[in-house]
Amino acid sequence: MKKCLFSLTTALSQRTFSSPTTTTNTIHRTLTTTAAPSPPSPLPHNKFQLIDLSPTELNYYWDTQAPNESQLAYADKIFEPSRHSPIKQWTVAKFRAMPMSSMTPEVAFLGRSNVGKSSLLNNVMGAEICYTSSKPGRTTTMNAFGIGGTKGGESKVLLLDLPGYGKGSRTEWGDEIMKYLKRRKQLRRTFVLIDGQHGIKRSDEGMLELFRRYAIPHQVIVSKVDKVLAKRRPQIMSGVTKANMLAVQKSLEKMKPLIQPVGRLEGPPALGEILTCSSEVYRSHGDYLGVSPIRWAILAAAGYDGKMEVKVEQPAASGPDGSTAAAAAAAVPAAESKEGSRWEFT
Ligand SMILES: Nc1nc2c(ncn2[C@@H]2O[C@H](COP(=O)(O)OP(=O)(O)OP(=O)(O)O)[C@@H](O)[C@H]2O)c(=O)[nH]1
Ligand SMILES: [Mg+2]
Repeated sequence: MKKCLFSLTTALSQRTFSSPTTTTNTIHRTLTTTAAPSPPSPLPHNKFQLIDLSPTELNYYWDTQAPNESQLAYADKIFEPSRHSPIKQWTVAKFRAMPMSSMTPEVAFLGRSNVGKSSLLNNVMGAEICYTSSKPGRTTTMNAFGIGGTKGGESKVLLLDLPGYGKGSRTEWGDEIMKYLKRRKQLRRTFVLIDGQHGIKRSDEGMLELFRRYAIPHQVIVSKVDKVLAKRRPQIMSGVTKANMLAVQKSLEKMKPLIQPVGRLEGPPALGEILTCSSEVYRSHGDYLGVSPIRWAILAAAGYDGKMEVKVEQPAASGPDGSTAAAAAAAVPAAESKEGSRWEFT
């Protein structure tokens, strides 16, 4: 199971990109040597306009490279709404009800209930197509939306809006989602949303551990970054200060050891790239903060970034006691029996 699920696309792309540097160095470098064509122009009161920020300013790339302007433009073009995109492809409550024949690559969005999954997807797809609510537990089924379709042509990628875990969630949703995450061959990467205001909670840590244990390719996105940037939204709309940006960078730096824990042997960790977003703050009309780099990450996960996709087995990492990641996965029934309760953790 674990072996067939593990797509080395993610692991390979982690390896082929630049090697990790120390966190502090990376943070400083991202702020001083960004790939932006022109430096952000300070506004009065030392503020920087949102539209001028490059992807490296509010995201953290240490195993990967930030997309350049033309890659972002390409991603935006693919996601441009049309008559054939986005299209709701299917909604199911049970894993066994999912269409099995489709070969279209899939990416899934998961996170605690109310973290902002459906809102982000609406902004990514440029359409109010997912249900959103201030009440946790609003998304109750697994919903697939096709992107990049053309007349007579299939979608390029399916985006899955999943129910959340934690408050307002249900054990049976968790059971079906875990089946999907573990068994679905079309799944290329799961984006795990973490609330920027609250950081990584115990339930998130448990979920990240499961991702590693089952070798499910995953990446963290920090949602509601507006709440990290400033106390009030209007303050951000008029621009952000260097201190605001450093606050975000620091919060991302703190997450790195939690998503790529050193010395843990359960399985492959999250991609070495953390993206941030806000579904409340836009750079220009309809262009919400963080959305273009997320679009690019989705396309990269689905294999549309020009890199070849390879599926190989996960290499077994042996631990000091002779245990391996494969053995850890084989021993999962015990962990699995706890998933129901873990799903309900808040
Ligand atoms: N400040 C702020 N609020 C947000 C943001 N994204 C979503 N929200 C709000 O958070 C609440 C939950 O949003 P949803 O998108 O429905 O969250 P969800 O993760 O899909 O929730 P479930 O489907 O219940 O698991 C709504 O009231 C949104 O308006 C954001 O970036 N910033
Ligand atoms: Mg939702």
